[in-house]
Amino acid sequence: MTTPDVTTLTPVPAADNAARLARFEAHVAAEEKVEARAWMPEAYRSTLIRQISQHAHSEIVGMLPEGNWITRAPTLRRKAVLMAKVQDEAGHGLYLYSAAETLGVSRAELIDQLLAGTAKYSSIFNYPTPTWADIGAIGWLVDGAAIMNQVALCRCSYGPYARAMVRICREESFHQRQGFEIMLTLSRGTAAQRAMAQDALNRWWWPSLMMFGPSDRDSVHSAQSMRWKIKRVSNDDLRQKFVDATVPQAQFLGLTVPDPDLRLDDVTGHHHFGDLPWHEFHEVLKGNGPCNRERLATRRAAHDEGAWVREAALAYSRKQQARQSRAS
Ligand code: BYC
Repeated sequence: MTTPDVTTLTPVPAADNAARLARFEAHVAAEEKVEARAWMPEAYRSTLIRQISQHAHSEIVGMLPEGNWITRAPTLRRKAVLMAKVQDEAGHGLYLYSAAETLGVSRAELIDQLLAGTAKYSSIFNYPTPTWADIGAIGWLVDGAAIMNQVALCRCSYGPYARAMVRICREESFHQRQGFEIMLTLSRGTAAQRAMAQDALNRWWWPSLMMFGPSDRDSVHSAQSMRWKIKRVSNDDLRQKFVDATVPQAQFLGLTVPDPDLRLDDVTGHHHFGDLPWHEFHEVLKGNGPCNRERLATRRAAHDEGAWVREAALAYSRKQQARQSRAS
């Protein structure tokens, strides 16, 4: 059942917390969705607010590296496609902030946390996009990694998040293909274009693998999130699936994955790959990546410059309400 199960999850006497928790756990174990008005443990709610808001921030900050290229896209067709893609990312951010709001937190509060630098967003968006091939690499690798993670999240136990993911995944698959098509055009182009594509792969490969988070051994939230079916597949398993899917694509492009330890294991059928640069991952998370400061400064400026739009929208809404109450 995927509709709100208010009857089984409506409040019972406060003293009966253990029973309430047991009913919640059974509901989740039965693969039934948890809906916004249902009772849920505080830790379930706060984990979802944390993950969904980080995800929403990633979409919004993620507009910046590609947005950089809208004015410099090499053709009108590429410009139109890139504008549509970046606009889609804004839409994803909005669905996700709305999903977070169903858990009792406001979008303004979440955005304040992002701008104050106290909220995380995906490490990947702290890397620069110096060439056009970076736009291809982002679509191919970054959106490709995002889909791998988000397809699993379509089965998340929290209904509003799972449903937002279904729509987002449809759009992400178009994003991934447009990125691959840019890489294909470059890798079939001149020697300089091929070199540009290879250089982008060299710079985006490891950061893309880091998108899946710390190894399962070091992942602090995984055990509980898997039990509550918020996460359905572990960080390492998703990373492996991504490598297995992407290495043949790199081969098709005639590009070399920058990992001397990469090899196909004939026994397991999976690609063995080298250790990730975890030190770099932790530095980026601490705010010391190549573009962390620039990204936050850009978001803060956009927020300040947009203040008049928010004020105008509120004034308009107040005017409409006053008109309606006068008429009634
Ligand atoms: N970057 O215990 P763990 C897109 C944090 S955007 C930064 O494994 P969890 C797109 C983690 O948050 C799509 N932080 O955590 C947009 C936690 O920190 P806190 C982005 C990371 O939550 C525009 C700590 O490390 N996708 O597609 O169980 C243009 C411990 O980790 C990262 C999502 O947001 C990271 N890479 O699992 C183009 C997916 N990894 O909160 C494309 C939704 C870990 O304790 N999120 N951390 O301070 C998830 O699926 C999960 O939150 C994660 C981490 C798999 C990322």
